[in-house]
Amino acid sequence: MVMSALAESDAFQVTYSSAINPIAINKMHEWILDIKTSDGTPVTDAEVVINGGMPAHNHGLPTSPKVTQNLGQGKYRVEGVRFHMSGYWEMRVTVKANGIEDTVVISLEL
Ligand SMILES: [Cu+2]
Repeated sequence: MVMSALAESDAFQVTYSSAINPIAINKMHEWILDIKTSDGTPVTDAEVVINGGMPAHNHGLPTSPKVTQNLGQGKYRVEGVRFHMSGYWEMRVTVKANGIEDTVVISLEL
């Protein structure tokens, strides 16, 4: 059982799936990102940078999650995800592909 949700920007759709559900505080885990263009085509050669934090607390992530594997067909493994307190978090996934760069914001209430 995974926790999964879709977020969109103008250029990309990102569905994240967490390896743990519900996401537990202070537990290191991984996500799978499924990245598509806005018309639903898998993005197979994306450069992905992940940032995030809690806007209300003015702090970032306690770790530096990174894509560690391109799984093909638009899917990417992200390791090093950990949230250290409950509340509202944003994960900002910046995708660069086909000469386009755009950031998808994933909202999480933990
Ligand atoms: Cu906080």
